[in-house]
Amino acid sequence: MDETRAGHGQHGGKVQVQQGPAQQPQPRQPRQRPRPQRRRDLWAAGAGLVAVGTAVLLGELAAGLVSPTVSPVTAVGGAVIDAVPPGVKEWVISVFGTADKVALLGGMSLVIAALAALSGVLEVRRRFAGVAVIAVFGAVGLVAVVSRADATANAIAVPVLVALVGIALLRWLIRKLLAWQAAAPAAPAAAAPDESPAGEAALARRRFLLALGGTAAGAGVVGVLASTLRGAAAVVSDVRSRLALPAAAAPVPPIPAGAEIRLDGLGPLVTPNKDFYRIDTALRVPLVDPTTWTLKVAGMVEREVELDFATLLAKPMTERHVTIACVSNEVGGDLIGNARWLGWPVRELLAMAGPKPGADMVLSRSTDGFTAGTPLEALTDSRDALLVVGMNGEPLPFEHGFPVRLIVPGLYGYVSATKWVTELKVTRYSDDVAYWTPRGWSERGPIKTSSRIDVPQDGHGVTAGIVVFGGVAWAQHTGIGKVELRVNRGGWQQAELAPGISKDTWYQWKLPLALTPGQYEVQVRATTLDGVPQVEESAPVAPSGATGFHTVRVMVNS
Ligand SMILES: Nc1nc2c(c(=O)[nH]1)N[C@H]1C(S)=C(S)[C@@H](COP(=O)(O)O)O[C@H]1N2
Ligand SMILES: [Mo]
Repeated sequence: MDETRAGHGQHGGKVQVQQGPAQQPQPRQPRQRPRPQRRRDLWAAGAGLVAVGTAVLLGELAAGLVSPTVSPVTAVGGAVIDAVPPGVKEWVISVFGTADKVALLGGMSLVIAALAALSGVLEVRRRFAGVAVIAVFGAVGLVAVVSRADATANAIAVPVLVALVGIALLRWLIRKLLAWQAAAPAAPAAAAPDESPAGEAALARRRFLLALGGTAAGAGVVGVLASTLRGAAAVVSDVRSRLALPAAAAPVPPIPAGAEIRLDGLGPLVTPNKDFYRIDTALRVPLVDPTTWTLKVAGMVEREVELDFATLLAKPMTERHVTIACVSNEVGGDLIGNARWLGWPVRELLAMAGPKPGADMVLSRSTDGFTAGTPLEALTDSRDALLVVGMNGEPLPFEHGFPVRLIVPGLYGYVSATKWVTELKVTRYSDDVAYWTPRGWSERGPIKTSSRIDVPQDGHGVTAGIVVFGGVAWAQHTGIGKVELRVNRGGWQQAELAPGISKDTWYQWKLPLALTPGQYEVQVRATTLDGVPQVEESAPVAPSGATGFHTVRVMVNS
């Protein structure tokens, strides 16, 4: 309708418009002024809606790509739920019943829409006023996402992206709107009696409408993609949350008394899932539906075997604490974690397939194309390499390989711990190459014996007197025999070593040292149960894992 009127204005209306101010300058101007102003504000509100709406939808899409569980909108919603006083919460539930979540999302959409429209109106009136609204809006999203338990670095980037895209789109649309307004003959300044302004105005108008419409259409596409992705994530998320893990066939070996040393700054013996380090090559966390998941065993085998999830869950499960580490973990680094893994021994599955003589490697493949090459022996010996379904009593988190991953005690993750695993190819090292091998990492990756000082932290100050040092040490599959510290390169002093849960986990240790004021350099060294000390010489992480003693500098104050 509006479009048609505009079309006429372009051709014949020009004269009329110019006529107005010329014929009745006094009575018409005061009435006409607020109208274009109001109309401009309406268009600006539309620009705000389209800019912010596009940004929010793009944020939902980006979040859906990096993590199946984190969405800025639901994070803000969650924060709202957490912040609302109990009385209000009960009132909302009593009014909306089970539709309370829908009501919340609906309410949030209204608030977002109102703020978006406001940002447009403010921006058209005063440069950066609307930008400021969006910036505050982004900051609220950022705080909400950061405060969520499952927030990751990628997820934290999303609200920032939303704010930046929203601001950029708003500025762009408002600039186009202002260009139209400036060229519009209705504006007194542009009403000069030459021919060009009306044509120019029509052109500027069309530019603005095209930008607005084009962006809105783009937002529509993004919205459809985001909701498709969300829908798929919600389905798999739902399957995961309703999954009942089987109990282990034999109880998990108990944690020995005293294995966990309680010391401020020393992390827990068993790493919570949300704090567990995470390494993957995939840009987005794969979303694998367990109801369609299968694992194929192929290659040099007597018979190919295919396993589905229900069959796997029905197998007698083993549960073990195992400390896994990344080959990229620097000396003293935190790319290491200890969890309780529930799974079926891989050797049972391989036995069903029957590896042929001459095979020495299993190439495990993930849905995302990642592959790891594991010595066949490590998967068939008694070390309990597992096809894991549970982590610390929960189904595997999406980020850690849901529904099924491999965990092999004693080997770095890149040669063993394939997440979202779907294929095991029995093969030879001479015939197949895993993902990281041609990228500068060694073919085999046994974890190197190492140790870490967690307290006091490097560079921190402490008070003179008894200073308690504490940390962890690991030599998976061999076990730690002793841990020693030395101060300023003096003699090694043996630390108190807590019992490990098993040889495949890290051990905690502590050592109280009497220190007078001054600057100290303290180093740690672990020795295996077999009496082999960790390597002193520093080596970088590539190609096969870092070596050297973790060294901290501590300032002891009086
Ligand atoms: N599919 C897949 N599996 C993978 C990886 C990967 O990039 N993709 N990274 C590996 C590496 S290098 C390590 S150290 C461990 C990390 O496991 P986590 O992310 O559960 O801590 O997973 C391994 N499994
Ligand atoms: Mo790794």
